[in-house]
Amino acid sequence: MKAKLCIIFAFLVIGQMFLHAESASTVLVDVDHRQSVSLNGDWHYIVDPYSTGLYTFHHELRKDGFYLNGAAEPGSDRLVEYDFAKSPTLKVPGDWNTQSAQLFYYEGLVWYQRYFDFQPQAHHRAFLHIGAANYKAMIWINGQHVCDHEGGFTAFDCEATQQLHAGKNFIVIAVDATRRADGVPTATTDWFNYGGITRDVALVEVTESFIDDYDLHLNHERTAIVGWVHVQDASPKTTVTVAVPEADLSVSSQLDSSEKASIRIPATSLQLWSPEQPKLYRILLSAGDDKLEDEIGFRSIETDGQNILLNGKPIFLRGVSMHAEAPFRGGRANNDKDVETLLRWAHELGCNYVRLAHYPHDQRMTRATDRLGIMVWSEIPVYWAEHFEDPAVLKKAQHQLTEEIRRDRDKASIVLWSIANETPNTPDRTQFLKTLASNARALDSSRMVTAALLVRTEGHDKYVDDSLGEDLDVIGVNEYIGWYEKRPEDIDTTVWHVALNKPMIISEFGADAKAGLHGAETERWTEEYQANVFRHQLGMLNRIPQLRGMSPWILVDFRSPRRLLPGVQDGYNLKGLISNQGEKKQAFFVLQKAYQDKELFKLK
Ligand code: GCB
Repeated sequence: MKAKLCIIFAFLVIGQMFLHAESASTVLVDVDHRQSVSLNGDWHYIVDPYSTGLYTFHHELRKDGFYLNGAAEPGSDRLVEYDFAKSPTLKVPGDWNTQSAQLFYYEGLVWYQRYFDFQPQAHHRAFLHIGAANYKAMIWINGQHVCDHEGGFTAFDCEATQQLHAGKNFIVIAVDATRRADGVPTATTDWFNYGGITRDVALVEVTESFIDDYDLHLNHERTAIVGWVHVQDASPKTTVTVAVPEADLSVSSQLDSSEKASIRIPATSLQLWSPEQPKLYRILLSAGDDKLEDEIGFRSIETDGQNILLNGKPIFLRGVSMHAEAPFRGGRANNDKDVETLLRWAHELGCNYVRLAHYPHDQRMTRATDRLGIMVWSEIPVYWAEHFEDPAVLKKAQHQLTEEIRRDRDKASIVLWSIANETPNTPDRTQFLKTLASNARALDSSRMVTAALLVRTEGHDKYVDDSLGEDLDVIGVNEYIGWYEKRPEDIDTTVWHVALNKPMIISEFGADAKAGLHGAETERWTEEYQANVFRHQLGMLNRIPQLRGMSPWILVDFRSPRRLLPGVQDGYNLKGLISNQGEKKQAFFVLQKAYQDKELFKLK
């Protein structure tokens, strides 16, 4: 009886582990400046479409799941029906879809496993850092559960101090890429569902008490660096120091009872961050035994009536939208070369701004935009028809928003947090997004909040009157006149009615073109058609007084299983200005010329 109870208890405990998708994970801010041991490389994998490694045949959680990393031993009575050592390998980071032809459309559970050597340092703690794993991840080290995570595009860190030992260790990660109606994003999107451990994995060592989070930014008056530093597990009244050696600035402050030290450093002669001069300062933080460095730019960003002010001056955001898809090889963009290629193209176009659609991109991207002076719209994947009435879905969106803002709020390039894309204008949706807008402001009061909205059309009139607009600082609008609706000539006679006295950004417009396909400008799919849509659109947009920016859809063609026209789309959304093989289409040059023309989009 006792044994039976123990087994039931064990099931319950293990069950709890899987049910709490957010268990025991945090985000170590500035993790890329921490000392770490990379776990990138070859991992063994087992494709498990029936979740055999997790459940028994009666769908009870197995207590001898694949996370135990078992193997059939010669002469043993024990039946073991898997063996990582005899299984093939995948590269981490990397989606599985582009690494194995058989897994191209696979969306279920995959087990990853590898060994690694580790020597724990005395008085240190170790966290497992995962840059992103799509969509759900369950993690064990040496057979012990460490954490679970839901959300395919945000970084997370799980403490593994207790589970690690000196010498040889093993780690098992189960990643499930099943699309879910109640997920964020929901099951239907217009991008490819790349599954797996798509970004870097590392073990990060920190001191027993350590700086886990901070927010350091210029105040709106541009007179001081303000914010706070949070130190986890610090002894009371620990002193935190923040220094900017180059500007000869430094301040010390004591932790309060919530382990936060508030920071205020009067600073009136900083060189401000801007696209023209993306100045970053080396920042030194210390608290007890912990020391950390970062590079941070200081600037102010705000709205004033219909204007967006960067460092107090009106600015127009000349942008383009981008997915995190790697040019040339396909798969998720997750290395320096991918980031360099995408941003070089954006720079060639003449952009001072990019919309990172439709989810947070790799941290390399926002580090690079900081260095290059490219302003950023950063977004969570609240996309199309989410289950807005479901509080569990709201929780997932809030969780991703928190992880996104936490990782990136010290990046000067990010000017906008976007909370959604093209959602239906319903009371449930509006309530859901109002909550997210206020969450974003509570997490970061220094930036503007936006969303890409749909507009109401009556004949040639476009009405921007979505009630969510009241809760946004900047109104984002997607429109596809000349592609999904009407003809390119109709763009010229479109009249815009914007209900609110706020800046508006056209967050998407565009048309598909197959690179190298030529014909009349009235012929869909040709480069000429796309270029013609851009010419008409740019003329119309230039006449909207409230327009303060744009990010046409999209820089590069990208995979989408919704795009099925044989011989033309073949699984790709072709609205790129550049093909995924790097061929620039005519529309690229039309937009480039417009961005070079000082008379266009002039701020009055
Ligand atoms: C949209 C979506 C974007 C799609 C695009 C398209 O409005 O926001 O994710 O890929 O249109 O090409 O239809």
